[in-house]
Amino acid sequence: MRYAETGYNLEIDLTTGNIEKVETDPRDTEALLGGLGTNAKIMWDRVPPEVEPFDPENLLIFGAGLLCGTMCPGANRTIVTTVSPQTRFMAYSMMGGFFAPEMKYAGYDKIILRGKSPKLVYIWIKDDKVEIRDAAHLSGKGAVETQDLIRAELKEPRAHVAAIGLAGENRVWYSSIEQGRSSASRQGLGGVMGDKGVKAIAVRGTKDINVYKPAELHKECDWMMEYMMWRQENPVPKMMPIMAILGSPQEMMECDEKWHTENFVWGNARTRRKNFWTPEIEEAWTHTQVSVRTRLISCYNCPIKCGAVITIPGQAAYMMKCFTKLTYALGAMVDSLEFSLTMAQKATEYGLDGFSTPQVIAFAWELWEAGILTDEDFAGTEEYPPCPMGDNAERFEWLMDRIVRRQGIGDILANGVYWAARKIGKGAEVYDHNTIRKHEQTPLKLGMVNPLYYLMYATNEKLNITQIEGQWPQMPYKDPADREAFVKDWFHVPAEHYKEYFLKWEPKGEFAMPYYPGIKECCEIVNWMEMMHYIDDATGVCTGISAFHLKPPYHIHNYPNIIAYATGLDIDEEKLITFTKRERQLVRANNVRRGWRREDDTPPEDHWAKRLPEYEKQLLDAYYEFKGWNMDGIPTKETLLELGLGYVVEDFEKRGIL
Ligand code: 4KX
Ligand code: MTE
Ligand code: MTE
Ligand code: SF4
Repeated sequence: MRYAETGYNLEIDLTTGNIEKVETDPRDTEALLGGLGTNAKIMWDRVPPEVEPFDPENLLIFGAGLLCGTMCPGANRTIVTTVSPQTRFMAYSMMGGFFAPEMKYAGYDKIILRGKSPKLVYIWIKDDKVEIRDAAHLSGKGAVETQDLIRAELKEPRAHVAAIGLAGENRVWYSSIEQGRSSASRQGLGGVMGDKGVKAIAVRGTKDINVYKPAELHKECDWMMEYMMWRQENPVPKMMPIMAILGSPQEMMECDEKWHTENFVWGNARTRRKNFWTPEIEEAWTHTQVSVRTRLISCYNCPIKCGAVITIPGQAAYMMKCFTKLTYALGAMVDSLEFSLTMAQKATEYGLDGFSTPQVIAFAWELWEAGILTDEDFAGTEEYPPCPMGDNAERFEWLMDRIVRRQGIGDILANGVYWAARKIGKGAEVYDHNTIRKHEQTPLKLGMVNPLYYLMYATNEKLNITQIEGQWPQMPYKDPADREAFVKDWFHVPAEHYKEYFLKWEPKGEFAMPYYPGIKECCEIVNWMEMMHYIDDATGVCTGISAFHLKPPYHIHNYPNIIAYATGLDIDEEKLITFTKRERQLVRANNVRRGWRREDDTPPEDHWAKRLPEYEKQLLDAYYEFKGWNMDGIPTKETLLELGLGYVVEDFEKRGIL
């Protein structure tokens, strides 16, 4: 019997309409756990680097994490993997909500889409019954609207539906997949789904998932639930609000946005507004948030409630979570939370990524101010009206409409800042200053290079900073007594010496950034943060109660037992670390094979005003060595063989990469 997983994938060929339930090889789980790990293996085996994002051979994989559907709290992530149209690398994006557990209750660990449907369809999965159904009537419908329409049409109010909006149908390169209380947002997965002709996947499952040692697992979960409740009542002292309690950054519960609005940058990632958060703004924004926040909501089997239903008069309700609350205000330079949430509603229905979209639009306005784009680019046609140029909010909305419809200048901008800049030319490339690997970053521009963040930005395969940072505080405490208090219940550290690193860390002086923590310490700390994220992305546990947090219920010391009790795998801490290394190297290998090299491991030049090129080189060299990579960022033969990745070596040698 297979424990925690179903042991089956659902393979759907959209070109032929063939549907197959395929038994999976348990050795893959033994090598790579599940979720991202086994997604990466399928990409490796079946999507060679010659495959382009919109080729029929590109796969779109919805992989449930290994622990999803078990009693483990917060284990609910679907890891969506494909070749990204924007970066041309292997993208993986997450959605929480209820989809992954439901998929497992229907009997599948993954849904794998290949080929292309000649007409728009949706997929309906009810346990063993799987249908490809016509979706012509859903064409152009909103991503949230579609979910409701499908549930009503199927008369299945409990089905969970992942859908794209108009942006995905029109293959916008930063379009998302939306699903109930969550979103797989970044790197254009919605566009790949649209290219495959799939408007939505609806799933309803009524089967059980077996776990290996239920009583023991229950005990671990009870402890975690109790700990979570305690932590919510006992925030980590003197931390910014989003980090003090558990949850994906708690911006729905929390109204205080001083930290984000004053430290993050506005417009096309240009302007830091250090005195933005005045009492007047605080009052107005709090009033807006409280009045449109209908209720706080959680994902499957999680008590944390870090999402909210947002209902703005005159608009359909939608789900909001985390920093997308602010991105539209920041991008448009409009000092109104209501504007931000109104735009986010529209963008969610269109199925657009809330991080990239505002930056692409802000970039376009900067080009216009610089005379690179002209009034002609914003003139109307028979199809659409001219842009209302005088008002930031109105012109922002106008451009979003053009992008999702790929009309006029919107068609160029629909590919993101990097590609648009190169298409527009005339010096537009200079305004592309906040992308890494052709992908828009969170809008931050800071003073002195931060060695930990330097390494994270440089080498992070997920491309989202929030999806690699976490376990280590962003800033040191000034008062040594606070540091002492902090480490007292920091049982999460992989080893005691991490506490020593933290106790010594000062805001200023010899033991301050950029030279402290030192190179060796930085490698260890970044590796720890990354390792925890890779475990979560394999198990499907939400980082909001794990890797993103300073003191979460899941940590490196209890994870092995949790996984063992759920799956029956023979696993201890050392073996778990080896799993993670293997998963990490395989993700890297997929991308190396697609051309990712050292020059891609480069944060935006102006991310920090003060850079230390020689020191940064030393940091990157040391981190590569730490990871078992050569100085070009390629995993070495020894590293790969040690982890049982001989098939990668063989391929690399054949291609002349090694
Ligand atoms: N020597 O760098 P600063 C995330 C100066 S994303 C000499 O501007 P600060 C989420 C600077 O030059 C991750 N001078 O930053 C969560 C500057 O001077 P200026 C975010 C040095 O304000 C939810 C001034 O000091 N975090 O979490 O201190 C959703 C101010 O410095 C210096 C990070 O990216 C030195 N060694 O703090 C989305 C990095 N060092 O005003 C995303 C880690 C600095 O004249 N975190 N200076 O230009 C941090 O750095 C802090 O938390 C942050 C910035 C962000 C508040
Ligand atoms: N959980 C895992 N395993 N991996 C992730 O990258 N991202 C976190 C959180 N949980 C993340 C994760 C962040 S930063 C956010 S904002 C939310 O998921 C997004 O939730 P959603 O995907 O349900 O919309
Ligand atoms: N875009 C949409 N449409 N909806 C969202 O909730 N969340 C943002 C961003 N873009 C979000 C969004 C946040 S807070 C994060 S951390 C990332 O997407 C999550 O990226 P992923 O879904 O690709 O893992
Ligand atoms: Fe969902 Fe928040 Fe719980 Fe994560 S912490 S599972 S995002 S409710």
